[in-house]
Amino acid sequence: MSAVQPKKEQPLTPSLSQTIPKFYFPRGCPKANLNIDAIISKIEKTFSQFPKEKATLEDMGKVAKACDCPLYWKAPLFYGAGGERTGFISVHKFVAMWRKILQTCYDDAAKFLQLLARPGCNYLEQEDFIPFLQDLVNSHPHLTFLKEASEFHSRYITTVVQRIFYTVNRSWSGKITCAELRKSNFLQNVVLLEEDDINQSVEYFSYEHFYVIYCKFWELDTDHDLYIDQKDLARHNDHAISNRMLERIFSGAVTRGKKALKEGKLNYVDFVWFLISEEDKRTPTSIEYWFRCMDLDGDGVISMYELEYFYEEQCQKMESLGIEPLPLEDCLCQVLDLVKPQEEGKITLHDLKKCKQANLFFDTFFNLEKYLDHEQKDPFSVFRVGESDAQDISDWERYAAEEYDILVAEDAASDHWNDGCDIELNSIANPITNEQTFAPEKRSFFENPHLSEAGLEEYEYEDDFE
Ligand SMILES: [Ca+2]
Ligand SMILES: [Ca+2]
Repeated sequence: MSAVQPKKEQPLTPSLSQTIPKFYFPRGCPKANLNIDAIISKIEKTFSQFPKEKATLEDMGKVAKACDCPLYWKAPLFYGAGGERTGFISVHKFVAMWRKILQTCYDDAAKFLQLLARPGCNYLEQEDFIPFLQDLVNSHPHLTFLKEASEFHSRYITTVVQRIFYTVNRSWSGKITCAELRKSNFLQNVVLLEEDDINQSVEYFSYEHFYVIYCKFWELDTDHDLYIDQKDLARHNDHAISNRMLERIFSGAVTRGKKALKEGKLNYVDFVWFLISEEDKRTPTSIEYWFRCMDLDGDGVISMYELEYFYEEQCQKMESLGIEPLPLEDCLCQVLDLVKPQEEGKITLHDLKKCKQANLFFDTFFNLEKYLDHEQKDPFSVFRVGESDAQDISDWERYAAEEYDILVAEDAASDHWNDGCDIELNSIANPITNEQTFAPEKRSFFENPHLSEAGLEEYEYEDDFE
């Protein structure tokens, strides 16, 4: 026995350990020659412009610049230094905070996370983004038209938070880690907020996209209690989604609002995830969303039995429309040819992500309208679209742009000023031409009793994030 025992590990000699470069930097890779004192003196100089060397939130744009940070880091910098307690930060407090961050966080992802996270946390939860986004709503030039519509602030913020988690939180844990933040393009999008039209941020901040999502929800939520049941959701896109799939969604396979779901309802947050997944079935999160729904027994693969279960309803629907459906065997042949699963008869998440045409696969099994659309197209053109990774715009972007145009056109065509929501919703669609629509007599939507009961003037984030 003793003969095969490995040699006792020899401690590395100091000279050897020094020659092995450190390669794992959870807080970013330290930069050589970072002159912290020079940065601090630049910050002190900036603070010296403020009365008593104290900065309010309004002053923080200048401080962010002195820190070499993007402009919209101003609120995270303010709150990160404890500004919410007193309404201002002293130069000493700020410098102490920033010096510590420079000494311990070496890249933007680490710094941003440190500023936003609760003390002692190394991840970001949904609520952590609220002060940052509230400041964006309050101060971004493209959102100033929202100023008077404070009821909309929380809806916009809720939507953006969901979109951040949808794209960045790849683990679905509800906790964004530094690695997830670093891997995502979120912080680049924050940089671009400074110069670009906010609607260019098609993954996170677009106001137009929020507007489309919210209007779509409002249409389904006929009693405007901010919950929708299965019958409400069935009306989405004129009953395009199959009942069996709706049942899966309402069974809680993918939803996050546990409380609402008990009463058989989805809340607005659930709807944001649903709509983005439904209108773009090619993103990793969307593929995971629908995969969970189709994996009825939760064993991590979609079996032929599960495909048959969903296809059965599609066949019945087609027959009732006078369309002859493809027999199950032929349909399975087709999709297996499309997905090319590694293991015969079992479709994994990996197979679907690899095949690049998960949208065709999913629509075949639960969205008849889109399935028939795909079928009508020249199969070669479908193939080409699916093959090309270098698409200019995503399916979601195309959908949102089209729907936005329709909503704005409806607004232009509509002269029923007492039509409640439609008018007010639509009037904020086009802030530049509709600046006058916030006149008090036209604010019926905001005074909707249901909304007041829901306490929207106090942001009901808890409801959204339950
Ligand atoms: Ca409702
Ligand atoms: Ca399964």
